[in-house]
Amino acid sequence: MTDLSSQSAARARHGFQTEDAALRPIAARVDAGQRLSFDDGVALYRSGDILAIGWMANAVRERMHGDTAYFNVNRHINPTNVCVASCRLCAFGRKKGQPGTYTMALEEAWQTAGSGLTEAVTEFHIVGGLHPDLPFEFFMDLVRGLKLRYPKVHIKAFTMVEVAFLARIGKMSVEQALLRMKEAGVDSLPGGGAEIFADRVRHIICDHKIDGGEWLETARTAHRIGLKSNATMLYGHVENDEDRVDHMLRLRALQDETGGFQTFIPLAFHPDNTALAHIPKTTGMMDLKQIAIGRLLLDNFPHIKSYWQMVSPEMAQISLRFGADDIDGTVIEEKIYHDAGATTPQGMRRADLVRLITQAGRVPFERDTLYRAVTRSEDTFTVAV
Ligand code: V47
Repeated sequence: MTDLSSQSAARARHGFQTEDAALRPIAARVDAGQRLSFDDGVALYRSGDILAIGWMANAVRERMHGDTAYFNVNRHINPTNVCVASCRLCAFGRKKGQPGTYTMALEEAWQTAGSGLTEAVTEFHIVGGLHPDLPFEFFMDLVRGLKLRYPKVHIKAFTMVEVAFLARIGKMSVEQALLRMKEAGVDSLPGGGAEIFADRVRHIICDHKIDGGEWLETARTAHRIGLKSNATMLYGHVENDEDRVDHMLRLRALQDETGGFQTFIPLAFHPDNTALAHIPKTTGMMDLKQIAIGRLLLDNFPHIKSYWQMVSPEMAQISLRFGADDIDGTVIEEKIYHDAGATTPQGMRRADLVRLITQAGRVPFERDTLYRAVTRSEDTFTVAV
């Protein structure tokens, strides 16, 4: 490990090399710690020099985190797949009454949550469909029941899309809904539902969801009342380079204002079983570029996550040298991408994550959802506060 770390330092001293003239001024700005522009973002996407782009992103990542690579021990809970939205990008949601729908009873959800506790999970990641009939209070009971049974586990629940929908169902403002969620035990929000903010793209992939402006406004409100959140970007469908850069710069502008985002997570589109099944899967080049360009453009985001479920454990591992500092967690029982054809395992053991990180020459750091150190003994854990 020390050898690899000193190799990184040596590479940094030798400086940056590229045959792509468009990258040289960008490298100079990265080196000086200056913010990149919209045009810089587009130029990065248009370049084929993945090693040069990765070199820059890695330099920024090492400046911010040294050799540390974060992971957590988490469990996913998807309370229902009934959804009114019919997004073309999604293979998980089903209309009420269609075959294959499910909705967990509260007791079932609380029990499911406990069934992965063999490695003492520190986080429940809860997202699901927009169910037309479940009342606002169902979700508050779900969260309260989890807190009662698993008081040490951080609850990261409800995307901005679900928050806006639940506010409507509960006939209250987004701020009131978020305050009620916080009171019930929601500790932070996941980054889903952001997709691509540009209207042209949203109309094709997720026509019935809140628009980009509403997603950002919901995040702004969450941050204002003290809830941290993540932010995602779904790439590899009908968007173009400009759409991706626009998406990230809108996130960067909001982060300047609130400081409430923790992690940026690019999500590779999985087309199988969706209404966009004709679109080819993303390639390794795109997955690595996406991580690296995310790190370079989002200079005010503390963390960039390469979600192993989405891009494969192997690609997530390599991403740790292309700008990512986090590979997410054990993710017990992933459903959303598996319905869309993901072939990754539905969960990984803690020891496997540690091995992936160590063999990338990085130092594994088990974090809680707020990036505090977690120490373990047997089947329990302590969070450094
Ligand atoms: O918003 C849905 C995406 C997201 C597909 O915050 C799809 O730590 C690819 O947001 N192919 C939900 N993607 C998951 C999510 C997430 C995941 C991991 C960590 C965190 C975090 C958040 O999944 C949705 C949508 O963008 N999605 N269908 C699909 N066919």
